[in-house]
Amino acid sequence: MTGGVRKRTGFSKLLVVLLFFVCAIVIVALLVRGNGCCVVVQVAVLPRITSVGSSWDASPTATTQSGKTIIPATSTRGASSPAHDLQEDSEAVSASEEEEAPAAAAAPYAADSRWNIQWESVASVLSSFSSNGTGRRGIARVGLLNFNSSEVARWTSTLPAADVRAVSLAPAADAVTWQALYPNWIDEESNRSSCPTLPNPDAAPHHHNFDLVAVKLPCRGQDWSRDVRRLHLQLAAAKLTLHGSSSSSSKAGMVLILSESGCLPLPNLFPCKHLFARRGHAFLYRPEATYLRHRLNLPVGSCQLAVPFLRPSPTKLPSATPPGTSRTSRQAYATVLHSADAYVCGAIALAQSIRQSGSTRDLVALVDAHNVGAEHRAALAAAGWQVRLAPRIRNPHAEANAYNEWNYSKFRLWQLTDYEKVVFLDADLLVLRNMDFLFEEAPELSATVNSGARFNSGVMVLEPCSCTFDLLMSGIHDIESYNGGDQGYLNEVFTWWHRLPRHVNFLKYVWAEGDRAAQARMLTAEPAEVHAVHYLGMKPWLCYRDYDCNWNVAELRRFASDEAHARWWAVHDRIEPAELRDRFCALPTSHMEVLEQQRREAATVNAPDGHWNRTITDPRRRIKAHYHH
Ligand SMILES: *[C@@H]1O[C@H](CO)[C@@H](O)[C@H](O)[C@H]1NC(C)=O
Ligand SMILES: *[C@@H]1O[C@H](CO)[C@@H](O)[C@H](O)[C@H]1NC(C)=O
Ligand SMILES: *[C@@H]1O[C@H](CO)[C@@H](O)[C@H](O)[C@H]1NC(C)=O
Ligand SMILES: *[C@@H]1O[C@H](CO)[C@@H](O)[C@H](O)[C@H]1NC(C)=O
Ligand SMILES: CC(=O)N[C@H]1CO[C@H](CO)[C@@H](O)[C@@H]1O
Repeated sequence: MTGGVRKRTGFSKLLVVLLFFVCAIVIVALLVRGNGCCVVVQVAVLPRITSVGSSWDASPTATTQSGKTIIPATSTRGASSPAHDLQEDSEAVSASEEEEAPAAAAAPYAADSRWNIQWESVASVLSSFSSNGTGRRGIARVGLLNFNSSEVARWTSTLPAADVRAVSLAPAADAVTWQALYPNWIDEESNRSSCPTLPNPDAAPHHHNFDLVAVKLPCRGQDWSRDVRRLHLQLAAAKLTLHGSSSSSSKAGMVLILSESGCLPLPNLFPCKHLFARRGHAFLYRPEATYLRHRLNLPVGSCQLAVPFLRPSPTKLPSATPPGTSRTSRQAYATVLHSADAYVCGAIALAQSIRQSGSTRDLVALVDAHNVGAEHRAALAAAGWQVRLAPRIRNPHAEANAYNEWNYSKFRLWQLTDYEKVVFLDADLLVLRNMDFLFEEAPELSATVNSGARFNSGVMVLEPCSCTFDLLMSGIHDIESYNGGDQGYLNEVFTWWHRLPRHVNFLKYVWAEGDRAAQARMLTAEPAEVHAVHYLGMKPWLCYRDYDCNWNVAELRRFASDEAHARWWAVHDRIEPAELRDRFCALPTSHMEVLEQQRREAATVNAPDGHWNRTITDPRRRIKAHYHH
């Protein structure tokens, strides 16, 4: 078999050329058909079928710079068929080789990964690779991560023609816990924060990629998705497939991930759009090198910001850049309205604030038609949103009419597959400073911290893909959300998220009274020193414009900010067409009664902030509202 490969005849050269054309046609067909996302990438590149031994280091043991040895290839290159090999219990690893490279280095987390590989699944998934025109011979170099010696031997006999190497990887230090990667707090403003490091795999000093990197992952306990060892192995596998490829190369080797059922690979390192085939617990990926490279350059956890702290505001407004130019036409801001008309005014102001920040990106509002009426949808469109109808999604764990019953509707963002990247914004946000840089710099899933290891789902950078949507939907009965909402759910799926500065989702919330002055300064600066404010508590359009009505309720006072309130009303006053603000931001009579009642209560207790004593000048007090309740 090997000899045949080595001595390429004229005939086989012809065959290669023919195969190349067939593949080229397949690629073109895929490009024409694909929407760029959810095409399961088929074999688009012919793996090398040149000699196995020539350029690959011929010496039995390669020593890397760090002096660690790599278990050399131990293939018993025989005539036996692959199917036969898989039945065999091979003992190909000799004792001497095991001494040279301790199993602990080749399988750093073997003790945590004690589960039996179903070799039939491995064979099957590899044959899906070979049956699509490449042949198993195409897998010339194989790198193995975290397989013990008997498993390595099994691999060697499974792929007798290949150069199979167990790559050594030092385990992460004990101090590198998930909490160290996702700490409770970091000082975002200083550049001193750093992330703990994870050792790199000891790749051989060659100039060639592995055609296939296989990795066996641990899958232990309830918290398997927040396991540093699991993360480390997947990052190491990604690095290995890129090893030796030039930084401009878009090619990467295949990655085979073995993980017990229920424990999926990281969906934003090995996304389902790169999944080539899956059999049982064997996931075969064909990653894009540029995709992996970008992710590997990010900080490992939320212990460091994924993008710099605060951006200068653009000096020019949109007229300078025509909308819809090639790349930016595949990027959009999006919001979701699933339950009521009450957020329509907020969404109108949000759209206008994005435009006022100088962005020309598409604005997409996903709206449930049964709960947001035609008149309101028309208003959203007039405000700048492209309205798309999206049936809301029920959280099966929520009680009827509960606060969180329909929050899973956000998953539909992943169905916006005509966009490569979406910046999602809750409808109760207001953009004060351009944040278009998120489209270029922040990958899925980037967000601001909520607390500790979890992100806030009010602002999210995501990459739509219908297979990701399917993935989210497939878990809705099983995955538990810590807060019953989409935020808790998404935090279980995207445990490996990237930290955005809190300025892009600045929570209107006072943790300590002493912070008020600093917040006020940031919000009144011109331009504001925050990119977007998230209006927690009573919404500004449900208050009088004179002051933030959260002041009047003791439990809501921590959400009160006159400066944030004034910012919102400044955008409101510029809403075009003006008719929108009069009709859709009016105060419902019933709500006005609530506000008056709260004022009286604050007066009764003589609340020290004194807001209750201000003279209300808001003209909305006299205008009949158009809300439909
Ligand atoms: C390798 O791991 C498998 C599965 O956990 C186990 O059955 C086997 O005994 C291990 N082999 C060695 C040499 O430790
Ligand atoms: C952090 O680093 C960036 C770029 O390296 C620099 O522009 C910024 O001023 C630094 N900030 C602080 C607080 O040192
Ligand atoms: C669910 O959505 C509603 C309305 O959009 C929001 O007020 C609430 O905070 C959300 N709840 C959770 C738990 O995410
Ligand atoms: C309320 O406002 C009036 C005038 O606007 C002022 O005379 C009065 O002292 C204020 N009361 C309190 C308790 O601040
Ligand atoms: C994994 C994969 O893409 N397999 C494909 C190989 O080719 C056959 C027929 O062309 C497809 O049906 C498989 O899905």
